[in-house]
Amino acid sequence: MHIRRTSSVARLRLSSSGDGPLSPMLQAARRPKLEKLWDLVDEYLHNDTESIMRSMADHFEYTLARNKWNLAPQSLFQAAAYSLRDRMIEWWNDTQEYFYDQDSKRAYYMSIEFLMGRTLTNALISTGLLSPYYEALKEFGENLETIADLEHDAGLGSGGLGRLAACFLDSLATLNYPAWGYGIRYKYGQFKQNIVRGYQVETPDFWLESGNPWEIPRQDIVYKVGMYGSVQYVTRSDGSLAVKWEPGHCVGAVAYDTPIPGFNTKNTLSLRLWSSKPLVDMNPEELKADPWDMLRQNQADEEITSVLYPKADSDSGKELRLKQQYFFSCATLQDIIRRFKKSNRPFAEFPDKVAIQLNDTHPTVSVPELMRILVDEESLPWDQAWAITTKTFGFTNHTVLPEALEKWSVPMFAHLLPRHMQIVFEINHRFLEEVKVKFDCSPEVISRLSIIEESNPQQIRMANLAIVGSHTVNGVARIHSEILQQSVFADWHRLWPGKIINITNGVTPRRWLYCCNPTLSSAVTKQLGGNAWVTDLSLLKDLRSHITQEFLRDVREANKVAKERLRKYVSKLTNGAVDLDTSSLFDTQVKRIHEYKRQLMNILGVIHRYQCLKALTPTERSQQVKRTHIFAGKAAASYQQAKAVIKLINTVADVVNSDPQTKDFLTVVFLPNYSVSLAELIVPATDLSEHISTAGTEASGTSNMKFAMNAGLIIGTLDGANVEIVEACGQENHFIFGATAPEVDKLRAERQSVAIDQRLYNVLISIERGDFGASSNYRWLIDPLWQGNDYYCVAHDFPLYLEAQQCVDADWRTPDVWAHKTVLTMFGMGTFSSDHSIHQYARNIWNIKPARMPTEHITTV
Ligand code: 26V
Repeated sequence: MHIRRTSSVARLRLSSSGDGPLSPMLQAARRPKLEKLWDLVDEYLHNDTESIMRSMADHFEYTLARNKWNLAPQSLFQAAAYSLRDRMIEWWNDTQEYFYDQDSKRAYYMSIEFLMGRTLTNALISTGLLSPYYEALKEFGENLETIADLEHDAGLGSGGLGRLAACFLDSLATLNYPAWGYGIRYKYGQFKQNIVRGYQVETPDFWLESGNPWEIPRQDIVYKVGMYGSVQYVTRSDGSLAVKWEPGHCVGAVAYDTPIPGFNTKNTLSLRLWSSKPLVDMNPEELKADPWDMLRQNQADEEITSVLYPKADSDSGKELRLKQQYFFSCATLQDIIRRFKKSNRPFAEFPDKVAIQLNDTHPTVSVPELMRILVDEESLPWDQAWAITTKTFGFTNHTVLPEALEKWSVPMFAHLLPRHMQIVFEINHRFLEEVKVKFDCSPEVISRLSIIEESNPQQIRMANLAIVGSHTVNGVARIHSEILQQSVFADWHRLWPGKIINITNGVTPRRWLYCCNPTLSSAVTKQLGGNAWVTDLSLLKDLRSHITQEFLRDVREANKVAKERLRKYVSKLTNGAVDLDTSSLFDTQVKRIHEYKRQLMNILGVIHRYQCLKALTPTERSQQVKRTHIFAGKAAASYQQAKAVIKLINTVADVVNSDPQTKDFLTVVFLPNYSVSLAELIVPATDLSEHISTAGTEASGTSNMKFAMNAGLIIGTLDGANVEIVEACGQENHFIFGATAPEVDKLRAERQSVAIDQRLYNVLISIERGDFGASSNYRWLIDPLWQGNDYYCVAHDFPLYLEAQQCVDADWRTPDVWAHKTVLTMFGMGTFSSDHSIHQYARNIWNIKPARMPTEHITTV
């Protein structure tokens, strides 16, 4: 027999507690006949261990339909997740109602990627429910950590851009900003990486296989998204001419909401992801067609949101990518406008209530879409619509790599979105006219500024469209924003000085310190006499001036604990074949594999170290610094050079780890399938992390911040956020080397081929000789170096890199020096919290204010 909840805490609704007028929604909901329903809904769930056990058991039995005969460990995770979701839904509903009643301006963060990772532990910590859940699971005879490990990462992103979006959501919720995240609910996230005989092999990541307990499918929230078709001209009743797009085909966009809890606040935001579905009754013509054709069409509609970054090597692949972008932009704008319209304001006030951030160019089709809605559907004059649009959007650029600056061919765009194509041409025409009149630009400058590239076929430059359509453009680290101003977007900077600003990235200290490194966190809390630092990381700087022996000891201890955790993971992964020496220096490079990030230089350096060790006598060898070199990261499936680097790292690992002369001094591991949860394991265990991109190529980097926050030192170039990190933490505490960005420009301009250093020569010859398997595997990597065709300056920086590594060894030999550097680093990281970045976005771009729900009425334990 089940005992039902017997007592509940009355849930005093905000609006009925004198906090403002009742919202119309609430008034409607307060109809007398439903009074009893509201009484029940108004109760909060209890959060004592007993009640949580009850909730979990209910979900186990009723939601999952499990019983004692078909218990899967996964189902306990799911039951825990569902029961926690229930609690977050209560707060989420209250938060939305509160924002509504406060009439808050909201920020909407549109991103094609959200790399959320796992949710359970973070959400428990944010909601303050870790302890009752820990106890509840213990009562069931289970361990929270074991259960949390069963959660599949939500890998709806490929790297920094998506992880940044996830960190920003955490900060927005924690800082009580009224905001939403909007993106795509892919059925398959970033591919799973397997390593087979040293090669990367990709398999699909069906992350929804055992369901996603965090999301709330909103079958009631479905928008129609049109595509193809034609543009019609109709006469309005007043005689004016209106333009109307008649889409040739429509699909449905269904909302899936994931609650985003804030830390130490009841404010709970939402990440709304769209999933595509066929809309048969919206396409009456198709109803008459052959049923099999219709079935195929339905499947194609469902496939719009199937995969993250569909292969773009064919026209249909490219069209699918654009379709995804339009699909989520169109649904998001409808949702935002629906919410705006509830306040019965004129559209002129839209930018007073709505700020939309374009996370890179992927959602930029939102600019012509908003124009279409305002002009064609809401009948606003063009100029007014344009003023509203440009006051609404902000645009963040995340890369200067030319190949990543998106362009769409005009014929393809015009076929899929004929009305939007007209609007883009019109935007461009008016913009260029204005430029010609107001500024004395040369034809070359005009052609560079143009949204349309006059190639064959013509191309739409999405970055140009995003700049024209936004009021503010930002780079993501100081050096990156300077490069945007002085080089990539220099024409724009001259045209509109002040429009391109900088907001340096940050990472959430909740996930990247408090949750992933509990031992170090406890030490900081002890030192500061409380955990206020978790939401105000700037408090760390107060500790810089009096570093205690006790804290130094605590940091070493935390590092040891984390290394041991990683050792166990690697041992399990390799069936005991690799047993990391936790007394060795853990040197880590984990990130996407890309030529500009120069994992190649790192592994060439490891080969050099190996050669040096081999040349020593056993006694000399035993005096060397013991090192473990850790690599992880995925290469894009079609990126040959990056895949060759993975093969080289794995082969070097095989050779080095099995060489009896060196294996006690040097270990190399490539950890497959890099993900957020793997990063959470690696970051706290790292002594030295590598951020060694060719200067001027890495926009910011955010893992550099994660490592430094966890008291790890950096070997790196003066690139991206490294520049600001070492400025804040002391350059003397890090190992900075290599050509600076202006020097790289000069090297490239002069096209001087750099003489190959003897040590590099020896390494390359060893690879040529086949010491690491057939050298043909590495042609992509080695030949350009021999030929002096070294765009990423590996040959130039290699000797400097080796010197920097020698400095690392020297410091490691003096543990006190090393320990001081780690602590000074950690305490210098106060401004690299994503909270700091979000405050700047809120103030300098979005003009939104925090709206913290009063919580006196919530007493649930
Ligand atoms: C571009 C493309 C182009 C074609 C195919 C797929 C694809 C996927 C993503 C992108 C844009 C990548 C931009 C990106 O991830 N940038 C990273 O953003 C981080 C957050 O700002 C920053 O820390 C990294 O330095 C930057 O590389």
